[in-house]
Amino acid sequence: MRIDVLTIFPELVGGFATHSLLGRAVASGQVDLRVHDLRDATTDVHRTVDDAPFGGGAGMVLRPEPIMETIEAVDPPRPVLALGPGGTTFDQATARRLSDGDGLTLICGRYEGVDQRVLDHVVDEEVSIGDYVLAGGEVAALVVVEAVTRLLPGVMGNRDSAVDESFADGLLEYPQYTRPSSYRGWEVPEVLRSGDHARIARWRRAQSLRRTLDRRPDLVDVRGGLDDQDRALLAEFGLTDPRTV
Ligand code: JCQ
Repeated sequence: MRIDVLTIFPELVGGFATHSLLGRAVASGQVDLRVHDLRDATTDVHRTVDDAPFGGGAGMVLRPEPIMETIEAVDPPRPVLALGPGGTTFDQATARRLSDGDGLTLICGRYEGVDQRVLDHVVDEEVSIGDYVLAGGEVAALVVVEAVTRLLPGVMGNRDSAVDESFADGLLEYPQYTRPSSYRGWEVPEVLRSGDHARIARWRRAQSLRRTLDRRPDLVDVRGGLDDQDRALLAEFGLTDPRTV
């Protein structure tokens, strides 16, 4: 998979890529990560990437020429995504869709934004990683890169594939414990030490359901609410639907 990133902080993006699990995928050639410094496409002595907004107002806007010239010079893979708070929210389904393709390009906005003509003419999708404002799109781009590349076969080991499947199921993860079984008097739930694997699976499922009902009831609604089996599972472990109590 080829991933191109257009940024004014190439060392930030490149540094993350080499110092994370992604680094192995890049070193092995599984991920062809190409980081482009937008300043390399400027022609003035100050390497200016931004300018004041037409119409006035605070802040600066990324100029179209460095972005367009970089795109035309490197012929990057599609889709071209621009990171910013005004985009469609990035989620696991988006990560899966992108990991099924052969590449993507990420444009990291800075300042007050990117000239609209770039968004209109080369960007396929505007993507937000959440409802908050960052100083620039780099951290958001890295979130996308990590979420997408960890789904590539072999990048993080097949260990992680189950984690994606549980998200596909639309529920939050059940709680995890490791040794010691008793720590400061805080006990690991007895069921996890019982060796009864069918009961452990049912307990975990009940915990996932209860957690999702508590923290993300919207996800339960998307699944169409609880069915009789879900209710039976909650009841087996003395849990309840917080919406009916
Ligand atoms: C990404 N959620 C928040 C900040 C303007 C495209 O223009 C801009 C981009 C940014 C950086 O991205 C974010 C963001 N997802 O703030 C301002």
